[in-house]
Amino acid sequence: MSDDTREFIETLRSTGDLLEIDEEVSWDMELGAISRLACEKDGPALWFKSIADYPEDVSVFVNPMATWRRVAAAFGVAPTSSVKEIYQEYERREGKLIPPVTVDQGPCKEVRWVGDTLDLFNLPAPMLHDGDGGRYIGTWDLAVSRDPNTGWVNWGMYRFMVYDSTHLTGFPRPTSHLGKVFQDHYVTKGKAMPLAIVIGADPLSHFAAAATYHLGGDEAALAGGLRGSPVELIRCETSDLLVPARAEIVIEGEVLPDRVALEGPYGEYPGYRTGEMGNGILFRATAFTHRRRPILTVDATGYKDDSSTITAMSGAVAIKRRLERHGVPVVDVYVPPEGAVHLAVIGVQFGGKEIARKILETLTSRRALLSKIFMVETDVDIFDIGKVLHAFSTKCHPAHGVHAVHYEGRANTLTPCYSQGERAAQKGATVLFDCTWPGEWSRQWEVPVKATFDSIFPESIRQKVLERWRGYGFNQ
Ligand SMILES: Cc1cc2nc3c(=O)[nH]c(=O)nc-3n(C[C@H](O)[C@H](O)[C@H](O)COP(=O)(O)O)c2cc1C
Ligand SMILES: [Mn+2]
Repeated sequence: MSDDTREFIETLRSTGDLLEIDEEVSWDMELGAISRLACEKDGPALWFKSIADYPEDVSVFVNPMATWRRVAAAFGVAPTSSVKEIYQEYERREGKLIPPVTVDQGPCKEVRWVGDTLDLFNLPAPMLHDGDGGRYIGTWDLAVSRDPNTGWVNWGMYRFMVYDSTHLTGFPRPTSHLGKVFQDHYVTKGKAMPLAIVIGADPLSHFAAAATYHLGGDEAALAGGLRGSPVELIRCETSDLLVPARAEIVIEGEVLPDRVALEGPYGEYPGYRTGEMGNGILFRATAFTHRRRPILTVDATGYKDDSSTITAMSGAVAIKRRLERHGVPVVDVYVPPEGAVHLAVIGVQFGGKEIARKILETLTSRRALLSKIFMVETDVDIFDIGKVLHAFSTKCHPAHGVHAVHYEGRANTLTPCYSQGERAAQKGATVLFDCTWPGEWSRQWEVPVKATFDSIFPESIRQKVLERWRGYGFNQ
């Protein structure tokens, strides 16, 4: 398991999942366009060694975990592991928490800039997409904040845009843990909130920051559990927040309670630029520390970015747990990368109207990030989107098999199909397609027999064919 970004880069080099680019590239859209195309082609992670206008001792590492091979590498399992195996590995580890340990020395302190000397333009933050509100320095990051009443520390991955040489603006959703803690415990009291933005920690710490995790949950302990060893933390220079000691870059500062500043728009994870420049939170940097030869980590946000694997997988497992708690006969949940965290495939022991309603109610009672659900039976491999599409096309009744709920005040404001009015009111809907046979149909007389090799032949014939397969002349 990698202890930092550099070890992870080495791992990816050894598995053939890294491309090092020595050619000079511009931070102004060229780097973003290369990285975007690499995602869309399921290409390797990219390490840009030479950025125009910047010295050769700063580099940029892009799309750390945007393919399943790289997720597997981060988890320390074979890169050829199937998606299902990777999900199972995550499920096995996510319940075992290992709290972090504190150290008093760490490479993230090798170079320090405090107060007037600091200039955030010293880092080659890219202009990732055309039309972005500015250059984004925080994409593959980990923001550390604390609830002043309980001492609960939250880690989250939230985007941050460079506003000027000492200020950043950001867009933590009001429902995110950072957004909530800031609103409830700092804005109301008129106090500035200490915040540390960590860039380039070990990959599973970033995974934990981006994971769907409960309010009050300790993502640092989650990261330790996923890694199988504690994360080493070190104190900030200008606050008592703790940050991963082996991180590439740490930007320390505070979010001002009485100011807003323009932020966005941005080419978002659903794969669209939606909305206009709006009011974001304003962060004032008080210190900036980094390793020698710092590596800025970046997510080239958009179709099939890092969220399509990591946010999707942690979201799927969280959905499975919630459905289990609510008595749904759920077997497995898959949130496919192509669905941009808007679509879930839910495998159930049995479906029907009642189960459909229960799933919709459970998954939309709080915030509703997903809006499309395929409910399938155990005869379908939910990790095989082709098979899911076959079940949807053939088993979902176009009138009785479609169930929807409507809601207001908790829809996903980034869902591209919603109008500006719906977004403002957080108004939306979730639709479930029941791709299971009706429970009242006789399994013997009414349920059609699937005309596939596994289903429509007697065991004796299947066995004979399989035994003689190569003999017929097939080579696999
Ligand atoms: C690359 C990337 C960027 C993200 N940017 C944001 C963001 O700007 N605002 C936000 O609310 N969530 C963002 N998310 C999603 C959050 O990381 C995710 O919801 C996480 O669970 C938040 O942590 P929390 O539950 O502690 O608030 C992003 C995720 C990824 C993978
Ligand atoms: Mn959290």
